[in-house]
Amino acid sequence: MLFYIIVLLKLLLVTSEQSQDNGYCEIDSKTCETTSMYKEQKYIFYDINPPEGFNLRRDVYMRLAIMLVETQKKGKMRDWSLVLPPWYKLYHWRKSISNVRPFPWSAFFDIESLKSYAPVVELHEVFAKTPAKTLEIDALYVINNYFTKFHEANTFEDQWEITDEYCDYNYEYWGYNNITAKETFCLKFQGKASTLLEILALHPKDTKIMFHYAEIPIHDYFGNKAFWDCRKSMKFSKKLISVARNYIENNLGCIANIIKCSTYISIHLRRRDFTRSHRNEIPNIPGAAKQIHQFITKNAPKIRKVFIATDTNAKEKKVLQTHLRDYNYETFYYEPTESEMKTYTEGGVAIIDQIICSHAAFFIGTFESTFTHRIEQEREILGFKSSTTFNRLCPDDGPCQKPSKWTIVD
Ligand SMILES: Nc1nc2c(ncn2[C@@H]2O[C@H](COP(=O)(O)OP(=O)(O)OP(=O)(O)O)[C@@H](O)[C@H]2O)c(=O)[nH]1
Ligand SMILES: *[C@@H]1O[C@H](CO)[C@@H](O)[C@H](O)[C@H]1NC(C)=O
Repeated sequence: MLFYIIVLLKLLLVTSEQSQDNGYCEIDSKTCETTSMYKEQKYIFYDINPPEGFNLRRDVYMRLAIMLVETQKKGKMRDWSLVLPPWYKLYHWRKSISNVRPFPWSAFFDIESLKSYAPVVELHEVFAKTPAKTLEIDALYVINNYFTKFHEANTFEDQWEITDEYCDYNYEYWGYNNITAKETFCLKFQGKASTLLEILALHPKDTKIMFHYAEIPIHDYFGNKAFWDCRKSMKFSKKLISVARNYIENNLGCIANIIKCSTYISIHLRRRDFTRSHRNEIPNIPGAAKQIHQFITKNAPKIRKVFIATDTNAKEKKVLQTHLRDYNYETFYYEPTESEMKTYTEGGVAIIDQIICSHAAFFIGTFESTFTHRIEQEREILGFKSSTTFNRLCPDDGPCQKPSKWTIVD
């Protein structure tokens, strides 16, 4: 009997400790008397330079999420959450309705999974807890680079200063007109994301702080365990995963949720702006077909199915398909119907492309494309051999540098 009472007492103690963490106290609990019962929730908001693409934005999220998680591990900033900035007016999403209204992260990601790693909230969750008609941010920091200093000095030293120079925020707030900022500061900044903690400490009473141009702070450490823990939590939404898995099963002959498919190889062929900005790093269409053929002949001669993710137009797709047919391959593109495009938006369709590429026996990407790098990371997480992943299309002539290889740290 006594044994059971002790067990019961222990259980009670554990639960009261846990409930204190959750921000409430049980009536009889003695453990939480000294802590304030209703700690105000504090929020970090951020926005990014408008032309930055979806996949770079995912990396910026990681820098801030890791910064907050690592700080909270040290027992600090326990009452802060990171607000997921809605997706709005993305430069690459020209056709999409996502340029008309903001999209929550749940349209693309598994929020439960994100939350299992970091204290993140969607903006609509913050709205729901805002009694006022307007959401007022206490301090908005518009970050600017130290261009000259950075190039003069070869060393990368963390530094920042609040300046009275002119600095700009377009005040769009992800498409919402009921958000304002009490005060705006221009912040010259160079350094790691964790250096932002010094800024957060400037006004200890503030509960809502925002950073614009949040792509300027860099990763504290790129590619360490914390990096990969965060990256692993960035699972895509279950809906998008299931669309991609169905496509793989119905078209690419890889049955029922096999993670590593052996029936097709995948390519990411980045075109559009890359045909100008990365002209010397990418092949033309016949050149791409030839390289794909050479790669398969060498590495997977039995495979006849080629899945291609690309941002190019229908005409180039057709030409590529014809060239690959001449080499005896069957080419696949994920072509959304109009209603699928409407439901998933260009962002979701791009993710479906990425998921399909992730499960292929081999992957060949485009040099220095962030879109390609995200597929490479996904394949590292899925456990593919690195040699099946870190392959690139070369330019038709001239040197072809080896692709950078960031392998997983568990
Ligand atoms: N559906 C689809 N869309 C693509 C593909 N490649 C590029 N895109 C689109 O073009 C955008 C390209 O940009 P991102 O890779 O996100 O942008 P970024 O971070 O600037 O990266 P890079 O420009 O690729 O280095 C993607 O977000 C997609 O909307 C593709 O293979 N399939
Ligand atoms: C701001 O406007 C959006 C869209 O109309 C709405 O969903 C949200 O609740 C509003 N926020 C506040 C604080 O009222």
